[in-house]
Amino acid sequence: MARTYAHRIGGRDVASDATFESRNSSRHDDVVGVFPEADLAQVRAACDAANDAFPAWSALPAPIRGELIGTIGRALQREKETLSRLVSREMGKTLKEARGEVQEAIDTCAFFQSEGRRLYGQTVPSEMPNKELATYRRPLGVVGIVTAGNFPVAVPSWKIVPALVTGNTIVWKPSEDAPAVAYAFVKLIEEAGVPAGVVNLVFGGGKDAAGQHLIGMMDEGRVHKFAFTGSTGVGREVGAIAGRNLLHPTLELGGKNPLVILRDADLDNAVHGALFSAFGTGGQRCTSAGNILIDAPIYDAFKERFLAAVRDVKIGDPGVHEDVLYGPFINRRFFERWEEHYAWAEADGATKLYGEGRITEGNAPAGWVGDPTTAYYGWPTVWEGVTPDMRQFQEEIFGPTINLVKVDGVDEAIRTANAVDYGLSSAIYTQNREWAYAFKSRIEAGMTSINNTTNGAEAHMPFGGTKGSGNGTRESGMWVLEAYTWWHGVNDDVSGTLQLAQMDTGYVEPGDPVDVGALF
Ligand code: UN1
Repeated sequence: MARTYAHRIGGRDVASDATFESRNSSRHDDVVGVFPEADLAQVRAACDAANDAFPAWSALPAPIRGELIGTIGRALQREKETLSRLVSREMGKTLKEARGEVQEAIDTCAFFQSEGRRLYGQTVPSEMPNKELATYRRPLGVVGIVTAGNFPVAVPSWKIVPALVTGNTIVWKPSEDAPAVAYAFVKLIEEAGVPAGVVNLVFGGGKDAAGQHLIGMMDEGRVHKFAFTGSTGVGREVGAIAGRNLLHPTLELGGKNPLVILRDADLDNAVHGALFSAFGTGGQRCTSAGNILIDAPIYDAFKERFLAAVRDVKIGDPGVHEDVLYGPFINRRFFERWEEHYAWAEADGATKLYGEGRITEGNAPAGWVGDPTTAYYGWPTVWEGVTPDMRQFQEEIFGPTINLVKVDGVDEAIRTANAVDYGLSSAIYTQNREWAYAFKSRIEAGMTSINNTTNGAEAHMPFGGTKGSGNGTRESGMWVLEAYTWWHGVNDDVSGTLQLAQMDTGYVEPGDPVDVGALF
C-alpha cells in the first residue's frame, strides 16, 4: 500500500478530501505515493501562513539565513543517492542525470549559503554635506512558485533557495508529476531548521486546480512575487495577472533550441552532442535541441553518422537498466502531444528518416530493453526537409524528436537559428573563432554553448531566455537576486538643517575665466 502524504502548511500536515496518485513514470503499476489535492481555501491558508511567517523570517540576519541554506545543501548531499533514485523513479530520467540534477540543487545551496554574507548594497556619496546615501536589498514578501516535473528538485531550488536567503517566504505548488520529490525536499528544508510557515507546500494540478488558485492569490494581495517554470501559454497568463498587480514574475518558458554544426566541426564531438541534446531526458528538457542546423558540405556525412548513433540508442526503464540514454515520457499528456507531431510533420511535408511512434512489443527499435507495456516509451525520431515555415520547425514538442535542417554557411545558420519565436538555449560546433564569435554575438538566445550541447547550464550562471522563452528574468548566480528583492534607496541627513537636493548649490565659487592663448 502506498503511503498517503499531506500538504505542509504552517509547519503542519494538512490533508484534503480529494487525492491523486504519483506513479513511477517507467512502471505505472508502481505507486510512489498518494497526495492531497489542495482546494482554494487550502491554497489561501498556505499563503496566510507564509504572510504570518514573513516578518520574523525577513528580520533574521541574512548570514543566519545563509547558514540554513548551507545546512539544506548538506542534507541534500547526505540524501543524494536516495533522492536521485526517487527522482529517477518518479519522473523517469536516468540515474546519472538524476544525480546530476540533485547535484545542481546542492551547488545552488553552496552558492547561496555565502550570499547570505554578501547581499551587498552600495554606499553612495551625496551631493550635500553631512548626508549619506545607501542602498539595501529588501525582500518582496510571499513568493508563489509553480514548477514543472522534468527537473523536480534543481529548478525548484533555483527559486526557493535565493527567495529564502533574501528573506522571502514561500508557497510552492510542485508538478503533479513529481510530488514525492517535492515532499522530500521540503522535509529536508524543515530538518535544517527553516521555521514553520516559511516554506509551505501545496499539492495538486495546474489548470482549475491548486496551481491556478496560487496564481490567483496575486489578485488577492496574498502573493507578492510569482516564479513559474512551464509552458509559454501558461507563462503569458501568469505574466498578465502579475502585470495587473504591478508584480514582476520570474517566467522560465519553452524553447525550440537550435544546435548548429558548421563545416569545420569535429564531427564525432558534434554527433555526441547532438544525440544528447536531442534525446537526453527523452527530449523533455526546456534546453533540449529542437532543430539541428547542418552546414551543407557536411550535411550528408553528419546525417549518416547521426542516424547510425540514433539506431544504437538504448532505451528502457532507467530503474532497471542504468545505461539507457533515456526512459519514458513523464506523463500521458507529453506522450500524446509527441505522438501527434508525426501527423503535423508529415502534413507539413517533412521527411521522416527514423522513428515509429510509441514503442510496443511488436514495434521496438534495436536498442530497446525491457517491457514497453508498463509506461509510455517513444522511438527516437528524426526528420529532414524541415523549413522555418513549418510547425515542425517552430513548435516545442517536448519528446524524443529532432529535425535536421540544411543551411549554407554561418550567416544562414544564424538567420535560421533566429527564425523561431523562442530564445532559450543554443549551441554551435565549429573550430573557427570568427564563426563562433559571429554566432555568440548575433544569436537570439539567453544561453549559448560553443562546442557543447544545448544543455548543461551551471548553477552559478544566469539561466533564462529571450523572446517566447521568458520575460527576461534570470535564475541562478548573482543575477537571480534581482528577481527576489527590491532596491531601497536611503538618504541619511545628519546636518540638522533643511538641505534641498538640486536646489541648494553654490558650495564652490568659480574662479576668473582664463584665456589660455593669452598666457603664452
Ligand atoms: C529545464 O529543463 O527546465 O541546462 C532546466 C540544463 C539543466 C537545466 C534544465 N541544467 O539542461
